[in-house]
Amino acid sequence: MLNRRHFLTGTAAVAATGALAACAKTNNTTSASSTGGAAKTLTLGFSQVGSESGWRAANTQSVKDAAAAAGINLKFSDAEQKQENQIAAIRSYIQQKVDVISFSPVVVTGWDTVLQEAKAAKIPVILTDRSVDVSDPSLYVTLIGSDFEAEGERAAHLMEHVLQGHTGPVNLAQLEGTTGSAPAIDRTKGFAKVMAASDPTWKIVVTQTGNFTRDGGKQVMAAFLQSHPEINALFAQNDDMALGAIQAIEAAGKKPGVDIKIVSCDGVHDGFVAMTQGKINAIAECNPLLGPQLMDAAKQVAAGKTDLPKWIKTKESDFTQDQAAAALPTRKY
Ligand code: GYE
Repeated sequence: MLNRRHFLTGTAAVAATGALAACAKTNNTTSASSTGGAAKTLTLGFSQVGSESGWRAANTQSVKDAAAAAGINLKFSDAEQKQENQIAAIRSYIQQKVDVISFSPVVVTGWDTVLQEAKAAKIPVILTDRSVDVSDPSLYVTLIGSDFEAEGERAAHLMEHVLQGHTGPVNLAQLEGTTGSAPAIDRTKGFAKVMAASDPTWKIVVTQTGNFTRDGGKQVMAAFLQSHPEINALFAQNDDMALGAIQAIEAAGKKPGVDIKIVSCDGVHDGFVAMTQGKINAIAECNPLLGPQLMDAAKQVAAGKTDLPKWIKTKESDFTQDQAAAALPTRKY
């Protein structure tokens, strides 16, 4: 059942720097240097989703480190997973007349008005990590981030791999990410698509959001195990929810990774440790180290470049338990 084409070697887990970095090298004059003046420090206003997960912590660190390395003045705010906080942060960046605005949108809808305000103020907007649904695509320059639908599909193929040789029913549970967010919508879609074409006796018996947090994963999994004791497989849409679910599974007297097979997305350090312990069976990686690409893009748009690719996709790999121990020391997040 496993489609081997979906497996990458699992060694190179680095963010794509290719096309954009190459672009940056051939086009590295800033507006200040091209007019012969003293180089003006670029100010970037960045509105982060929150601090819900290990992925997010690594993403925040990457943005801060890359800004410092690029000599960019970073204004950073944490929206605590609330869209109204992000809208307020973006409005404040517009008021402060920053050179470029970037944000990782909590949810996909509801951005038209504030993005029109940024456009009217002639401040370019770069999306990182998550996409938005807007009627006018010119409201942002580019999205730097992963293909979440492909991640959902990869996770489903990993589940097929993990369940190879399994006899009897497969009763899957799914822990979804934040409701209305791009990764939750698209990972759900990708996973369901592959499952629909998979073994007809495999069923998703229960699915609910755990809000991408460890605590959410623990609470929701505990409730799942009460209402559906027949669950023997879990797709957690991030490692943190899987780690919370592992606690709930152990508290219910079952063995995670054995009685209940677990596949998750991200590939953060703690997720890898759980794989080496046999508690997570496989991970579809999602790379959070987007900072360097964001700084390259910010410099280019500030220098007046308008034709960046509309979507700069992150490269990532799949990992199974047998690869985890060898890969763990080389993981960067
Ligand atoms: O998978 C999850 C985080 O948007 C890709 O958000 C990101 C997701 C990531 O909270 O851990």
